[in-house]
Amino acid sequence: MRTTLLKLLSLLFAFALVGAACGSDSDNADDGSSDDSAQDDGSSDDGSGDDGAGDDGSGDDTVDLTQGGGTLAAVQARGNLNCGVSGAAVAFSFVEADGSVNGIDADYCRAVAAAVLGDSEAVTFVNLTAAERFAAVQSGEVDVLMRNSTWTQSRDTDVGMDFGPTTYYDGQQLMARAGDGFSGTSSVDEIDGAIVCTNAGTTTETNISELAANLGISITLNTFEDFNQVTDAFVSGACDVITTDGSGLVGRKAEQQPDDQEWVIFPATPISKEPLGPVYAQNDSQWADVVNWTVYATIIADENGVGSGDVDDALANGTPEMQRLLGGEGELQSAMGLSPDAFYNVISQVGNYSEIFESNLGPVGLVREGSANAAWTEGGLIYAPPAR
Ligand SMILES: N[C@@H](CCC(=O)N[C@@H](CS)C(=O)NCC(=O)O)C(=O)O
Repeated sequence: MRTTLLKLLSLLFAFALVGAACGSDSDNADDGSSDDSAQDDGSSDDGSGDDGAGDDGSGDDTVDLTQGGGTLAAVQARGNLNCGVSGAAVAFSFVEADGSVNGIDADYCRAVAAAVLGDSEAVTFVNLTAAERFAAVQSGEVDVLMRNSTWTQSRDTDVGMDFGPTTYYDGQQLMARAGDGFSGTSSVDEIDGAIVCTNAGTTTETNISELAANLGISITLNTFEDFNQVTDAFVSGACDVITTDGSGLVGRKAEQQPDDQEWVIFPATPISKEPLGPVYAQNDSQWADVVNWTVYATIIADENGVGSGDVDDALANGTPEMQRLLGGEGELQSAMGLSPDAFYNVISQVGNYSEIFESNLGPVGLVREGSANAAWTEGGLIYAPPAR
């Protein structure tokens, strides 16, 4: 009883902290930011965005996250996938004027829905800020999170979450105005004395704080609840430098650079590793298999040169691996509780890895060739275990 009470109290405390982080914008109606000296706060936040979640995030009479299980059956019974996204991340998950959600993360939500429910449109997108996202996984508000989320040791080993295969290998960079003397070859120590802005609850905050301390430079780090506020502050001149995953900077530059400004992204080599991919509640092995193999199916189809228009031909005449993957002889999808044609639906309705990458990231200028996101056969890191 006493244990139950303690767990309940610490759960309330955890949500109060997350709520405070998310509420910081309205508390500070002037600019939506919280100001910190980077040299003071470098160690105050682990960037996991799940402050206060040291408790297992569960009450005894709710879902026991240490036991896990049941997400596949729950999604099948509901007939809909609750997928956590940003909604404001250009090319990853962005809510368009007509309400549709576009981006690589949004497409991986659709891929999981296609695998589990046979319908890539059976998705409820849940927009989450960086600071909100992990509590939404831990509480079961979302079945899976596809939100530019970096796989880190602390996030993975904190109670409540597991990470799936990386869908985009990213790295943190900075963006500043050419008119302020910056260029693509600028180095990080050139931001000494600058006001640097980013969004709260991210690896971004801690990476830049640690690096500034290591370089012995002084920056003022202003954090905002979401990246729209960060970019707005940059456009208005309230921030000298903004920083986040390089892909995010490329997307924002493509969409929002004003005609009278030139934005430059640096340093050429990112300051961190940001492997982005799916996140789900821990200890649900069946659900982990479903999400992981959905991602792998898109990669294997790509390796076999099978795109959305080729599935029928590949099912009839493709390699034995492709025939198994698409539900033909020797199929393996039933073993994880899916229908044999689960990945046929994924590839035909959403596409293979290249199709998903090119349609979402191509328009903002991100390319696979020569990057970590190239196929392993081309010197990249995109690789899937065999479907056998
Ligand atoms: N990958 C980092 C950063 C994630 C992040 O929040 N990225 C920004 C820039 S791409 C973003 O998603 N912004 C959209 C938003 O704030 O909703 C992390 O996992 O902490």
